Amino acid sequence: MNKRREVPGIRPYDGPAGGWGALRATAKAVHQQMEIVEAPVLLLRTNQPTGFDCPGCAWPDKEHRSTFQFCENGAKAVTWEATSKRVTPEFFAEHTVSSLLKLSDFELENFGRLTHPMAYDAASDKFRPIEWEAAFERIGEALRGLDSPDQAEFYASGRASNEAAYLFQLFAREFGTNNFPDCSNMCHEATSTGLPQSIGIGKGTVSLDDFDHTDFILSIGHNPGTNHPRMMGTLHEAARRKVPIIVFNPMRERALERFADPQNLVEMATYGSTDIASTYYLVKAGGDAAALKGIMKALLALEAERGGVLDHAFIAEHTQGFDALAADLQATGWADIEKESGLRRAELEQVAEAYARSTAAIVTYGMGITQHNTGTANVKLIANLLLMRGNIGKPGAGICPLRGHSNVQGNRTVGISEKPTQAFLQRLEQVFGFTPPQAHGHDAVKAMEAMADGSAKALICLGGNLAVAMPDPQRSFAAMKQLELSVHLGTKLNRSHLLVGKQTFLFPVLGRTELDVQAGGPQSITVEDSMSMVHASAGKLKPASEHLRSECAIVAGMARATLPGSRVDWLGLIADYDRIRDLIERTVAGFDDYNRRIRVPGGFRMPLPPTERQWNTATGKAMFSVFAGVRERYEPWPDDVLRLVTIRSHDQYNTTIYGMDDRYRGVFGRRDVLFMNAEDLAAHGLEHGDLVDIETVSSTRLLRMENITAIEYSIARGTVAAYYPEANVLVSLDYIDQESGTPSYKSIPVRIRRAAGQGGVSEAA
Ligand SMILES: Nc1nc2c(c(=O)[nH]1)N[C@H]1C(S)=C(S)[C@@H](COP(=O)(O)OP(=O)(O)OC[C@H]3O[C@@H](n4cnc5c(=O)[nH]c(N)nc54)[C@H](O)[C@@H]3O)O[C@H]1N2
Ligand SMILES: Nc1nc2c(c(=O)[nH]1)N[C@H]1C(S)=C(S)[C@@H](COP(=O)(O)OP(=O)(O)OC[C@H]3O[C@@H](n4cnc5c(=O)[nH]c(N)nc54)[C@H](O)[C@@H]3O)O[C@H]1N2
Ligand SMILES: [Mo]
Repeated sequence: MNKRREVPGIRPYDGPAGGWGALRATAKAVHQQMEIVEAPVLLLRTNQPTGFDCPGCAWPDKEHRSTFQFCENGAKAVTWEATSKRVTPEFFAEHTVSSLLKLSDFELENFGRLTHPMAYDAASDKFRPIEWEAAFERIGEALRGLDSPDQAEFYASGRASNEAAYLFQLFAREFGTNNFPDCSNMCHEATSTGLPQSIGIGKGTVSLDDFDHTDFILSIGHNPGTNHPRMMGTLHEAARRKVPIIVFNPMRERALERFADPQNLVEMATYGSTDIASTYYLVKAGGDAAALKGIMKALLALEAERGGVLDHAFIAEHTQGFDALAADLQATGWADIEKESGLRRAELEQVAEAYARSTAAIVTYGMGITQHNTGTANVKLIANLLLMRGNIGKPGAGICPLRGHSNVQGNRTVGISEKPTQAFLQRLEQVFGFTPPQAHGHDAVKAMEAMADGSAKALICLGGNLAVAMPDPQRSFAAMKQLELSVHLGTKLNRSHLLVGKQTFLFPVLGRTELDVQAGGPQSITVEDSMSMVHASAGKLKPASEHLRSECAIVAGMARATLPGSRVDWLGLIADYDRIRDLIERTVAGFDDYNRRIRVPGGFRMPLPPTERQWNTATGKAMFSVFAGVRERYEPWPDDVLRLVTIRSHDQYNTTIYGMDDRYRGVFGRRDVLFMNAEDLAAHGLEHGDLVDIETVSSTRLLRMENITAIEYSIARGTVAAYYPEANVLVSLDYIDQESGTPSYKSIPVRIRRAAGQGGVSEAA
C-alpha cells in the first residue's frame, strides 16, 4: 500500500465505537455547557420512569433493565439544552441581525438559551424585547389580515410534545388551514406514505422485546452509533447472542462494525468490544431497491429449489399481490441488479440464504432508504421482503423504521398532517363545534415553494430550523425574507430566526429538562417513541429564564389573540394539561384512558393492528407491491456522474452543530470534506486531500459547492458523501420522491472537478 499523504484533521479511527471514548466525550459535553454539579443528577433522570424524555432520539427506553439510560449523544442533547449560557436582550442590543447572519450555525446556537420574547425592529436591524401579550396581539392581527387562512404555514419540528402539537393543529384548523409542513416531510414521510399501503399503518411494528427473540437483523441505511446510540445496546446484545446482523450501507460506519458497550463492565475493564455486523455490504447509494429485489429474487429461487422458504399459509390468508411481485422479480435481470446495487449476485444470494434459515427477522432502516426519489417504493420493498416469510405480526419479527426527532411520531399521531383523515376532521367538528378545513394543505416542499412564489405570507414554527433543513438555501432563504410574518418558538438562536420578514417574533420556550408550572401546578407532557410507546415526561430544572413559557402556553396565547370567537377554552387547557389529553382522547383513536395510563411507569402502547395481523388497507390484506425496474426515477446519468449522499456527523443534531469532530469517521476539527472511494479519486485524477468543486447535474439552475477537501474513505464506488446542512446548496427543491414529497437528500447526482482555484494540500514532511 502506498503511503497516504497527511491531511489536516483526517486521522483514521481504529477503536470500537462506544467505550471509553464515548464516556470521555460525555464528560467534555457536560463540561463545555453546564455547571458540573447539576449534570450527574440531570443525566441520571434522562429516560427514567419519573424523569424527562431524552430529546436526543426516538429509540425507546429499556425500563428496569439498566439504571443508566443515557448515551453520549443523548448527553450532548441534554447538556446543549441545559447549558448555562444565555442569549439576553442585552446580547441582541449589541448585535444587528445582519452581523449575526455572518456567523456559523455552530456559533449561533452556542451563544446559549434564549431568555426573552423578542420582536424584530427593521429600523435598527435588531431584535428588541416585547411583552408576550403585545406580541400575541400583533400576530393575531397579522394572521386575521391575510386574504385566506391558506396563506399561513404552520411548521412543526418533532420535538414538541403531544400536547403542544395537538394545540398547534387545533389552532391552525380553527383558523382554517391544513398547511402543516413538518420535519417528517423531510425525514420518514416515505414510511408514513408507504407502510399504510403495505401493512395498513405508517409506523414500525416491532418492540424492544422482539429484539430479544429475533434471529436475523437486516440493517439498511442508518447509523445508530451516532443517531440512535441507545439502539447500540440492543444490537450489542443481539450480536452477543450470535444473531446475524447484515448491514447495507454505502459507508463503513464504525459502530456497525465494532462496539464497546459503556454499560458492559467487562468490556470496559478489558478494553474489549463486540463485532456487530456479521456481514457488511457497501451498497451503492440508491442501490437498495436493486439489492432488495435481488434478495427476493434469490428467495424465490430457493423456494423453487427446496421449498419451505416462503410462508405460503401467511401469504394466502393475509396478503394480496404476490403473483405480480413474483412475475416482476422473474423479469428483473441479475445484470441490472448487480450494476445498480454495486453488489454481486452471490452476495445477495448469501443474504437470501441467511434470511431463509431464520425463524423471526427484523429489518431496521433510516434515512438511507427514505431520502431518495423512490423513498416510498423502497419502504414498500422492505415490507415485501418481510411479508414473503410472514415476518410481521409474530414475536421477534417486524419492520423497524428509526425515527428522527424524539416525538415526531407522536406529532403525527395527534394531527400534525397536511392530509388529515376524514374521521379525524369529523371528530374535531363534533367535539369543538367548528368545521375544520377539508382541503389538503402544504407539506414542507410545497410550503417552501408557496413562500418562494409569494402565495404564502405567514409562517409559524413550532421549533426547528426550517430554512436550513430544507434543500436549496439560495431559494429557501430568500423565501423566508419575503414573509409578512414569521414566528419562531425555539430554545436557541438559529439561522431561520434571522431570516427576518416584515414582522418576525422569537419566542423562548421551556425545554424538556425544565419544570413547567401552570395555574394548576407542575405539568408533565407526553411523547410517543419509535415503537409507539406513549409516556409522560417532566423536567425538574429551574427554567433558563423566568420569562420562558411552555410551547402549549405560547400556542394558546397566539390562538386566543387570533381567534376572538374561538370555541376552545385555551386558558383552561393551559392551566392543566390533563384537559388537553382529555381532548386528544376524545378526538384521536387509541388514547383511551390517556391520563390514567400515562401515570403508570413506562406508559402504554398505541394500537398497532399489524402486530395482530390485522391490516387496515383498502383490501383488508397486507399488500405486496411492485417496484418496476431497479432504478431511481431520474436515472440513468452518464457514467462520470457520482451519487452524493448528505449525512450527519457524530457531533451534530440535524442543523445543530455541537462540535467540529466526526470521531468514528476519523474527521476532526472540520466539516468541509467529501468522502470518496479510492478508485473514484484515481479515476478523477485526484489524490486524498485534493480540493474539489461539486456541481449538481439534476438541476436546471447552477448548484455548486466549492473548495471541498476530497478524502479517501471506505465508501461504495460511485457514491460520495458530504455533511448536511452545508451540502444543501447542492439539493434542488423539486428533486423529491413524488409519492411522499421527501427531498432526495441521499441521491444527488453530481460531477466533481479539481477545484478551480487551486488544488491540494501541501505534502507533510
Ligand atoms: N446525535 C444525533 N441523533 C439524531 C440526529 C442527529 O442529527 N444527531 N437526527 C435525528 C433525526 S431527525 C433522524 S431522521 C435520525 C437520522 O438517523 P440516520 O437515518 O442514521 O441518518 P443519516 O446520518 O442521515 O444517515 C444514515 C446512514 O445512511 C447511509 N446511507 C446514505 N445513503 C444511503 C443509501 O442510498 N442506501 C443505504 N443503504 N444507506 C445509505 C449513510 O451512509 C449513513 O450511515 O437520527 C435522529 N437522531
Ligand atoms: N441535506 C440534508 N438535509 C436534511 C436531512 C439530511 O439528511 N440531509 N435531514 C432532514 C431531516 S431527517 C430532518 S428531521 C430535518 C430537521 O429539521 P428541523 O427539525 O427543522 O431542524 P433541527 O435542526 O432539528 O432544529 C433545531 C432547532 O430546534 C430548536 N429547538 C430545540 N429544542 C427545542 C424544543 O424543545 N422546543 C422548540 N420549540 N424548539 C427547540 C432550536 O432552536 C434549534 O435551533 O432536516 C432535514 N434536512
Ligand atoms: Mo429526521
